[in-house]
Amino acid sequence: MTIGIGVIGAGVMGADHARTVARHVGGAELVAISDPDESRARAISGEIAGCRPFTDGLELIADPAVEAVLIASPDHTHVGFVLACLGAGKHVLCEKPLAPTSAGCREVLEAERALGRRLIQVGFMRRFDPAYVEMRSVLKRGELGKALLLHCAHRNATAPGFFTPEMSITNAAVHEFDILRWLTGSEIIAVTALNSARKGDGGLRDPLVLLVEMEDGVLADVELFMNAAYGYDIRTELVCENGTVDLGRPAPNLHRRAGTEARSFPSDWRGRFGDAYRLQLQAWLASVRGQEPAGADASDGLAATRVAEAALASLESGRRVEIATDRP
Ligand code: ISE
Repeated sequence: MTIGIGVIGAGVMGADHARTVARHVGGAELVAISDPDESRARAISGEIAGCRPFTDGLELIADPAVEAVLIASPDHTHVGFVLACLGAGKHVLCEKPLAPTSAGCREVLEAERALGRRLIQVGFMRRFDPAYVEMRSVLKRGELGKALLLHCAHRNATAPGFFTPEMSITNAAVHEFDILRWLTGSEIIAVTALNSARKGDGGLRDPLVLLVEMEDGVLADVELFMNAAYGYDIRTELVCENGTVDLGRPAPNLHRRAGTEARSFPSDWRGRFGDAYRLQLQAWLASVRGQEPAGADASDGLAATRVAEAALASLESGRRVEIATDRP
């Protein structure tokens, strides 16, 4: 059974997801793409036979050929589109963050609960990255003992042009919050944000360091550097009682030239997490077909955004901010 997929948003991620659905995922057909900028929607639909362009995401959701929806539009539009998918009874894979505010996340979580069916998956694709999957299974097997610390770095070559000062937390750091929760199985109970001296374009405080405390006593330091210049670089070292695990990278070749040896970095997340995005889509389609859902759900989306709000509050006050651990 082939599932008709509609993608909302034809920017960097929407275009990438649309091509992955059309070319690299079995059992799915890209039937529609929408973007308020018609030329962007047409550019993708022109590449893919059978895909129709829309300018209105709500019309795409209502279209009978669209059986499941992937949302990759700007963060502040997610809530409205997710609610419309729930209203139409359609499965939805929403890019992270589920919403930039916890109020928005709560609204969709409550709407899904009222419906009594799980229809929402949140695009925390790192959960499908083979290197993170291996790190988690080593921890679960217990051979390294208990987790004690995590050292994380999240570096973009350049901040995406649409980034506001808050987005290094609400859009980028949410990946770290989700992966810390997913790796350790523990909730985040407090966060302290430290500013570096530098202020980037548009008031972006960059780089930042977050100190994250988890319910089981694990501590994590997270560097967020949105204009790291040299490339896209995601690092995680898990420190346990009997050893450590350092996150690998998809093996780029080693080049030797003019007396040097070098490996390259991808310019952004599409290169680093290409496999994770594809595996995430495959798992999502399996859940649309009725299999047990494998990815992050709406409550995970809410949990990450709650920590983001606490980190923003800490950045403002310069103080440690606690997060209640009650699962909503
Ligand atoms: C971007 O939106 C992403 O989703 C990437 O995974 C993340 O690493 C990057 O920092 C974000 O800007």
